[in-house]
Amino acid sequence: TILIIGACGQIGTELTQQLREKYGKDSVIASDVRKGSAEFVASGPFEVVNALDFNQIQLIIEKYNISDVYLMAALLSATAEKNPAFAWDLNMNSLFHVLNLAKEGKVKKVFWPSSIAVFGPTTPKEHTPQYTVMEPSTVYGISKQSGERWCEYYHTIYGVDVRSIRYPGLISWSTLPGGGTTDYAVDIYHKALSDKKYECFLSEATGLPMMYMDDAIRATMEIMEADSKDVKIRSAYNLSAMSFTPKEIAASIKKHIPEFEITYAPDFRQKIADSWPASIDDNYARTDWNWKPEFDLDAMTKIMLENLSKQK
Ligand code: VAH
Repeated sequence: TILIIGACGQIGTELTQQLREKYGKDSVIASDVRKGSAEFVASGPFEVVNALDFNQIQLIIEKYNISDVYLMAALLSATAEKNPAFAWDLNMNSLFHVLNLAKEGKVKKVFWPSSIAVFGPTTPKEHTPQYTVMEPSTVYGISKQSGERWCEYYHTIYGVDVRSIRYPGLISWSTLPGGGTTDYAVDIYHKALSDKKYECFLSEATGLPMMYMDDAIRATMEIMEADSKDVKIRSAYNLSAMSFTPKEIAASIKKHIPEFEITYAPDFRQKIADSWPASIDDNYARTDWNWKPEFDLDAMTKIMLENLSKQK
């Protein structure tokens, strides 16, 4: 049985749904620090779990005989800059709880999300390699880099089967933007439909690595289903699908909404974005467990606008 901690978050919401489609809804226990929407809670087994409460997590693992844990609870980059101490506490101690339960043999397999935020201003910006200088300058990035070190340590020293991916910016229509610097690329679609204009908090030429959520969920399931011996990297894998700038995503939207206008008003998040790579080399994921992206910018724009229009 699978437990998702942080099931109401941006990735957690879709991950819960797609894992349930694959394994059956009663094989996937969703949990979050607060109850999600009524229909989410009604869609399958749900438990209120605080990712910082070791005993709560242990109880749920024993109650449902959990074998795999996906730990998706964290504060994202922009929010973490406003709450450094809590962000470090939540992002790190939740990981230690799950890694320790796995070390004690109470959990068989762990998935933990890393991010391109582990790279910093001194990292090569284009086609950032798997192995390179990593001096993250954000609270979130520091927590992800440290988390990667601990995942690799628990695998090497205690044999814990933990697997991780450095997600690029993720774009989806099923949840609202949640404190990520890359979330301008989610908000822009909502605003294009509601206002036909968007004031972007990043400058027009800010290129960032991005991915449509369905690709990210498929990658997550593929790395977790891969044979353990094929998952050679136990810190976290670089993963890539596309890179684009606010100007390019606006042009993609204009193909559907010709009167759409974008303006630019960079704020504190510009500095965060400038510290990250513009594009990522994910050759190890492609070699080790056959990763291949399926969605490009125009395919994503079409799906985003179609699904968001239905929601309005
Ligand atoms: C954020 N969406 O913006 C997350 C992600 C690479 C970006 O880590 O914080």
